[in-house]
Amino acid sequence: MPMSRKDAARERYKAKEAMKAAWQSYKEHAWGHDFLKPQTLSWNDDYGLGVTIIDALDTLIIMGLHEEYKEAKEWIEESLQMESDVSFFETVIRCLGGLISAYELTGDKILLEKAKELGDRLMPAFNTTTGLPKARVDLGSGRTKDHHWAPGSALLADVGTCQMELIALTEHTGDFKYAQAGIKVFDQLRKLGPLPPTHINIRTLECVEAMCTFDAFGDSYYEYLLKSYAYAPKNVSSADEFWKAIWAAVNRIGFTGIESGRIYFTTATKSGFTHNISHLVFFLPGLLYLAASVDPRHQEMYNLLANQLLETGMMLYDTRTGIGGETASFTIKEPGVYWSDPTFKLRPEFVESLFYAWRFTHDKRYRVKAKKILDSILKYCRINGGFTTVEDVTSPVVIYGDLQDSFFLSETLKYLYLIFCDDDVISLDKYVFTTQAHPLLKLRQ
Ligand code: DMJ
Repeated sequence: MPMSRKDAARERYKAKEAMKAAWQSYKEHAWGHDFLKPQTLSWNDDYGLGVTIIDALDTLIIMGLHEEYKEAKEWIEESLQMESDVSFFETVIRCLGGLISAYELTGDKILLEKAKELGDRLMPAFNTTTGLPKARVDLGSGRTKDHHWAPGSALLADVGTCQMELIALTEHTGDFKYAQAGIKVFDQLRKLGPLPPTHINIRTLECVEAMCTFDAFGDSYYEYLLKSYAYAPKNVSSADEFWKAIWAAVNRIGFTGIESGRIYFTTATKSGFTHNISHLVFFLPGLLYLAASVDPRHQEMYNLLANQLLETGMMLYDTRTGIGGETASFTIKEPGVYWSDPTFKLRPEFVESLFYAWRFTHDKRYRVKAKKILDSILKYCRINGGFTTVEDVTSPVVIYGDLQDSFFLSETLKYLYLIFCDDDVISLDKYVFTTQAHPLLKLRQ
């Protein structure tokens, strides 16, 4: 039986109420800071940009939370300072993307002004011999540096996940320098073949560490290879490039667990393959459903892979709490999965894939699973001070962590809401979601 309209409306309401509660708690205990720490009723200021406010903007708009949006906009107009030392990648995906998307949805000029200011302050990152952006930028002085834990290296996901936001900024300001910088990065990465290494020498483009993965350090580069094409089909990346990457990965790192029959991608390193998959990689089935619609030539293969990878995710989310952990290790000798890190960090990737699976197949199983996850989050992650991480998804005893990350508001709750909406609410015919779930209107073909 398909889910009735009334049932879908009830789930939407639950997701919206969760958003209101997460926002209210942040407002009460961490207003103007980056993230709420809901156990200790304190905050975390990794970026010094009030990240939760900016990252949550378009979710507030989409859910019709007008008062909350108004107070967020006022804070941005009056109190947002851009002086701190930040991660280029995180600032682009959470803040630049958040501001531009909210501007597109509302037409509020102040958001575009702030996006332009932020974009300008991030641009010094591109002053490198290869044009690959530096990992960190001091927004006040323009000084740049590497991650202290990866000196001299550009990380594939860090540098390959800014193209949509920069092209959007060019589109709205008419200044080509932003798009040009993003496109140059892809031009450089193209020289490294279909599966570039995750650690690249930022001066010479040589491989620093021969790691190949859809998991951390690689993930959203592949996402933007496809989405940049879906968003702005000219000059950035191509459907063929994405297909070549997927096909090479199927051959080089694809794996079927012999006993479990489950399909997943391994991570290839110099010393062999690791059979760990982290929550981050659950974005891939959703991306492959999108690929099937963007490039019908390979539809059958993309859909097949997407279905099977999603089934692996379904199995991993079949825990005592109904939510998945941070890192699973597939054991080769014995069937089954071992959670090497059983924490649930409120991450979005699995519900993101369920959202795409629902929109493209309308198989009711995906809504049923999303409802179960929403219920689990409400049951296990809700505390007095907001929503928080859970230390062990396999344990009947709930031990709470202490972080309400902004991606919970910008991504997890948004996808959990949209999966219960009609398809014309942020239609995939018109919008492409950035890696941080900020919808951007597709550019004219
Ligand atoms: C998000 O910030 C983005 O989706 C990013 O690309 C990787 N994953 C985190 C949330 O888990």
